[in-house]
Amino acid sequence: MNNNAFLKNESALFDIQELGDSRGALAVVESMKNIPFDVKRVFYIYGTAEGIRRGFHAHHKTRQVLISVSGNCKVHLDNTKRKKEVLLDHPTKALLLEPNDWHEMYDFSPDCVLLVLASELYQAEDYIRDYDQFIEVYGS
Ligand code: T46
Repeated sequence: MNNNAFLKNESALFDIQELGDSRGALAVVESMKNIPFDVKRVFYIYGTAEGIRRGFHAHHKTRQVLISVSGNCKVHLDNTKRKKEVLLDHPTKALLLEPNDWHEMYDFSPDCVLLVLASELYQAEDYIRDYDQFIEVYGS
């Protein structure tokens, strides 16, 4: 793995290499190669209704990589020290989220399929869904 963005322990946009030829494009994600963790879980968000905002949480442990493999959406990020908005609009554009990134996804295009690779199996207890608790855990 050779991506300085992964070493900072904070959210990072990075590119997935496109392996295209005359038949079309192909992109590969591999644990501990271009994804900086062992992928234990994969899920995807699709068919999101217009105007819907999802997420509204951070995690205790889970790291994630988000890729919009079809269509586009935006992600609002807040790690208590800085806030930013990220546009995911191509299958080769990936967003690494660290556990302390409060995130909200919005402005989904009707064809958006948001692929999420996660470092942990699903555990409801890993979620911080209350913003005040998020500030208590990760602030200062
Ligand atoms: C995240 C963003 C990007 C499960 O049972 N197993 C799972 O692995 C997941 C991801 C969800 N669920 C259940 C829990 C809820 O009853 O599916 C329902 C919807 O999940 P949630 O409301 O958490 O969905 P989002 O879109 O707000 O957040 C999801 C992920 O949960 C979260 O980890 O970071 O996508």
